[in-house]
Amino acid sequence: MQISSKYDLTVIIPTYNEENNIEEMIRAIDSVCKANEINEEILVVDDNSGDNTQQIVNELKNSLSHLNIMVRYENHGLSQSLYDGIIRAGSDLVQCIDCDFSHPPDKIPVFYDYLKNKRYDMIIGSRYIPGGEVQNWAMSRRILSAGAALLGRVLIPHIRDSGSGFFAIRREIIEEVQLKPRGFRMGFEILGKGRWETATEIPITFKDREAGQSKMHLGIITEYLKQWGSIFYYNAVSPRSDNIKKSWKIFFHQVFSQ
Ligand SMILES: Nc1nc2c(ncn2[C@@H]2O[C@H](COP(=O)(O)OP(=O)(O)OP(=O)(O)O)[C@@H](O)[C@H]2O)c(=O)[nH]1
Ligand SMILES: [Mg+2]
Repeated sequence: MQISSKYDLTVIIPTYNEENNIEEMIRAIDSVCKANEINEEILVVDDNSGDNTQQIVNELKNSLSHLNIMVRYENHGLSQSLYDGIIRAGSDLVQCIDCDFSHPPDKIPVFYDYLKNKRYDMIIGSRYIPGGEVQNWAMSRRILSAGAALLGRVLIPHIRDSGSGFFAIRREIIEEVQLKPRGFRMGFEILGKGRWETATEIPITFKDREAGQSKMHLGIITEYLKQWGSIFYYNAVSPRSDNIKKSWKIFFHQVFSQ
């Protein structure tokens, strides 16, 4: 389904208590889009933060007419927030980015070029391909992230950083798909079940957050394992998708055509 839109791109920022980052992030996205002639909507999806996140966004809305906020009161969670934002987005091309500057906003035009001109269905900002890197992360966090990425590659081998929250999609690839948004890895859910034909990675430099508090907790690991099982089931046991097969084909092609 193609909906004509007044925006070129919707940039979704999921937030929970991000009063220390939200204004700077909105301004950074707006300025990079302006500089690259991308007519963007910025959609903040806030899980009813107890701090001043909503007030700051509402204040900024007075001067930025393309800024919107969606406040969620139920079913809290990062993946669910991204899903609700994607459905509500004013454009069929959607970019997701964390609020804490772990993801560099100045890469947005590269994602947009891959969606619009190179016609990719999904683009993942990757820490684990040549040119990508992680800065200032504790060793324990690096090991957890690398382990999770490796596990992800058992199902989707041609993508090295399936857990990245910095990704862009054509919205049509999740229409009529039974996604189960849970945990922190919405991109992995889309890679595992979405109707993409072309999914690729671009390198990013990922930085640990400098302001505000992390919402990462150990329950996220259990959520990930459940999600992994659900993607396996969706592809192999009760098949409604052939993404695992598709990704392995692309992977073998990449390895043996070199
Ligand atoms: N709407 C919504 N946003 C969330 C929720 N949890 C986290 N976020 C946002 O999602 C993004 C990523 O969350 P982070 O807390 O940075 O998680 P992380 O990147 O794994 O961990 P750190 O960088 O160590 O803090 C940030 O923009 C958060 O504000 C949630 O339950 N609902
Ligand atoms: Mg973060």
